[in-house]
Amino acid sequence: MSTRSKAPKSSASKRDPATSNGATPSNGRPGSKTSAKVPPARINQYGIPDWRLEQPEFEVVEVTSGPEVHYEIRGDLNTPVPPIRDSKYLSQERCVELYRWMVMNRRMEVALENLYKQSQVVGGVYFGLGQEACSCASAYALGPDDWFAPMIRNQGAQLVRGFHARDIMMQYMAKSGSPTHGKDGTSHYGDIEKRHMVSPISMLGDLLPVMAGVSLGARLQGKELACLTWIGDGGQSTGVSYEGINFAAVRKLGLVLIVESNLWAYSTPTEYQVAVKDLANRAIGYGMPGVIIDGTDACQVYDATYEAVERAHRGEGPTLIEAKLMRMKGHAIHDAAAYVPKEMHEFWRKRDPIDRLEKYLLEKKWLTPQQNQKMVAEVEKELEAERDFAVNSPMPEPHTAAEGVYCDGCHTVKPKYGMPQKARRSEGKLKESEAAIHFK
Ligand SMILES: Cc1ncc(C[n+]2csc(CCOP(=O)(O)OP(=O)(O)O)c2C)c(N)n1
Ligand SMILES: [Mg+2]
Repeated sequence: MSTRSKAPKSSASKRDPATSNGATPSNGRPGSKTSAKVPPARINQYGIPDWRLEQPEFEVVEVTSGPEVHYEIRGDLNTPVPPIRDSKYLSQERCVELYRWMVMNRRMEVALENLYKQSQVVGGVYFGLGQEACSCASAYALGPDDWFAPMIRNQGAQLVRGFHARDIMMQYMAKSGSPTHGKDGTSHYGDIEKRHMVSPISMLGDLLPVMAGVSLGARLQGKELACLTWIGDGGQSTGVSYEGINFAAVRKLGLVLIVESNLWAYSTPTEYQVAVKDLANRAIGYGMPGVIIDGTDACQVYDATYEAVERAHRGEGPTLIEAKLMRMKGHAIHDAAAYVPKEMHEFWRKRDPIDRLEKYLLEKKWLTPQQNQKMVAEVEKELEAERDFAVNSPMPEPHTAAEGVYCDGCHTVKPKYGMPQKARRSEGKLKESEAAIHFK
């Protein structure tokens, strides 16, 4: 993509000016079920439903030869790619729209990589290659009022919920018009006003109690909301993850937790991170429902999140969704992932979430090849405009460095939905002296 071409009018540029604020989530929540008949879930040995249409049978083993340690794969890597499992809730139109978000997610990250290589980025860049279904389809299943808290790989979720590619690009470039006005080079920003996004927290696991708290706060103000966040197979081992999930389970809070079981935590394979095979089994210990899905199947991600969101809206508590997939790049741009056995990448490349959904839509004739080409061209054009905008934006003025670091009256802390009144629907009103008093 050229940086010099004049920005064409794109739907993104029509939506909103330069900054992060202003756009609302693009997705509404669908009402009715589709007529899709899905195969019954396989139940694993601990009673956890597994929706996947294939259960890959291989593992990573550590091999030591002299002073060298490397990883090898044991098992069958030649199994056929499974079909997409029809969605119970996605209409044709919405399935095509979801596919578009995934294409946008992928191509925006390609643009980011190019910007990095052109030294336009001030720090590192993080990618969710191979995880676009997990980021986009889950965010797409939220209702307009629900909350989400992305991790670094969930940039697609931000796009779905109303951020622009230029916000993400400018943030990496530390531009003055970026969400943090150049004060952070990665993804530490949120939007509690319109898009209901809590900022990512780098300390792995810390978002979980925060999102449980958002759900509790909303309940105290009379609303049962779904609060979606993601955690890696590595991150879910932290103590604070346990504390956050446990709290949500005990208080039946609307936490929707997607464990991105992407087989690696930096250079540690899952086999050397946890002794359980399915991370969803941990839901049993927390006392909450868990489900295993294929994280490269957008329809499974959507349906599992949709059902978890419904539970949250009914005030029935959290859900743990283990999405099995593969991190197809290194930890960040500086990491070539040389520790990953080659054939593992090859296996998962055949299960690329975008290729799979594209094939599904074409085979179902929900999208013609011409419509597909046109759509991809439109996404490219939109991204080119976003990128031009970001590249041509100014860096912050030096005197702004100390501004906005602490709140200097830029916003007031107040209940979002109303004065706190309820502990739980079934428990009736709290006494004035309990929750409400904090806001007086
Ligand atoms: C509490 C904590 N410990 C360690 C780190 C350093 N760190 C950042 S990402 C990462 C690996 C995370 O792996 P995983 O949770 O599986 O997520 P993935 O990168 O695979 O998406 C580590 C160890 C951190 N940010 N926070
Ligand atoms: Mg991981």
